[in-house]
Amino acid sequence: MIRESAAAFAESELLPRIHDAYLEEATDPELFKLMGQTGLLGVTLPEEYGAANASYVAYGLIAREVERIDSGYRSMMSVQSSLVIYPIFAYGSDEQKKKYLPGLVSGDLIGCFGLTEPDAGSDPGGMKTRAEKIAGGYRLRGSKMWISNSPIADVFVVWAKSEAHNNEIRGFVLEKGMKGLSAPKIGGKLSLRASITGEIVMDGVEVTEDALLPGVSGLKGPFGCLNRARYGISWGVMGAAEDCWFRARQYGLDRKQFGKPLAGMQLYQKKLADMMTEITLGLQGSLRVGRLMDEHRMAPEMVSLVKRNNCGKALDIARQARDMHGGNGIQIEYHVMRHAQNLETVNTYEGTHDVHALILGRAQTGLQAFF
Ligand code: TGC
Ligand code: FAD
Repeated sequence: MIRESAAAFAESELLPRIHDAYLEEATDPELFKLMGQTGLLGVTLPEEYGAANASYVAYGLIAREVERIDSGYRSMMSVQSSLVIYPIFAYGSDEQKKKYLPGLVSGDLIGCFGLTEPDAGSDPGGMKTRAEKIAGGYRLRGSKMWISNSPIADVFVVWAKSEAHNNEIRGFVLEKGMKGLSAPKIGGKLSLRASITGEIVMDGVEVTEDALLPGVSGLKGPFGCLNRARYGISWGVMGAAEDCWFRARQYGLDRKQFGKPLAGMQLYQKKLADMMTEITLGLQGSLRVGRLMDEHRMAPEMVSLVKRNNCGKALDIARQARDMHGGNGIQIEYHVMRHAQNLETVNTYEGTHDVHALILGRAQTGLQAFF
């Protein structure tokens, strides 16, 4: 039922908007409210916050249906659910939960997650953002880069090294309009154009003690959120890949060359067979990890495995589908090139393809090869 309602929402609300949103690089903030009304935000949270109290498998199914339309729309949803709602729920005080969670779950508030910096991407431990202790609170200085939703966000979950906590990384919840806080848009993206991306500039933002997320310290704070978002991505990219597969199949049935449908050619069928195989195996892998997550038996390396594999396979499938559409494949009407362009980003964010290889290599050998 959850999958069907997400699919119906995606078909009726997202599909009709995507062409213009992508071409115009425009993000409609109203979409958060529509997603909230449909129950797609923070779906794993308890009912007291207005959420569905659903499973991580359900969360994955939603990501798959939303990303079947566009990775940018799934990005908007998964940042809100896994990177903003989750840390406030898991690490926040009772007051923070009461203040932010109902609005974030309903989509009346838009959230963003600031970890990456201009000089700290794959290595977030190298962040320069600092929280200095002042009377009654903290003063934050630094800048975050490549932050989904930030130019339209009301709530900013940011990670900074806190002087008062032995320079440990701590989470802070900032609000739009705070003095010294700005979030300029990053323009000119050739990928993920329907999802707005920006910076977060903190020029001496002063917050009171109650902006600190009290429940976690160190990199395991942001990584705890990333485990969930990366898992959702592993489902989402399979939705984008399925859309490419179905479109390539239909195109091959409709288009005739050399006197017969392209889908009747052996090479064309081999490509469809490879797509079907990788998507089927990818979805089974994500389903298994989701069930283990629901049983509290997930290890982070499992998430690296499915995030890395499914992103790489989806990107290959989208590129193949683009090729199978011939010249038409570069047109927005045929969808496949938009998916391929988006998947370039998805293969990079939340840990690049190679960073996840190094996580898996470390797990097998006990030797880290990051530096
Ligand atoms: P390392 O020494 O490995 O770990 C430091 C501490 O963190 C703990 N930890 C984890 N905890 C929970 N889950 C995980 N997956 C964890 N991974 C590590 C670890 O146990 C340790 O804890 P403690 O208590 O011992 O201190 O850290 P490192 O600095 O060596 O990191 C290595 C590396 C490369 C694996 C890591 O930095 C990494 O994953 N880099 C990729 C960065 C990344 O994914 N950034 C994502 C930014 S957010 C984003 O892209 C959102 S896009 C959203 C969208 O639009 O959809
Ligand atoms: P780098 O870390 O500089 O990597 C460049 C290349 O070097 C990659 O190929 C990488 O695999 C390779 N590399 C890096 N380290 C190693 C190593 N040790 N060994 C071998 N190869 C290595 N971040 C957020 O915090 N919040 C967001 O909401 C968010 N949204 C994003 C939205 C978009 C559209 C994009 C593009 C990015 C977003 N990000 C966000 C940032 C994203 O997580 C980073 O781009 C990503 O983690 C990679 O960091 P980087 O871009 O600095 O690349």
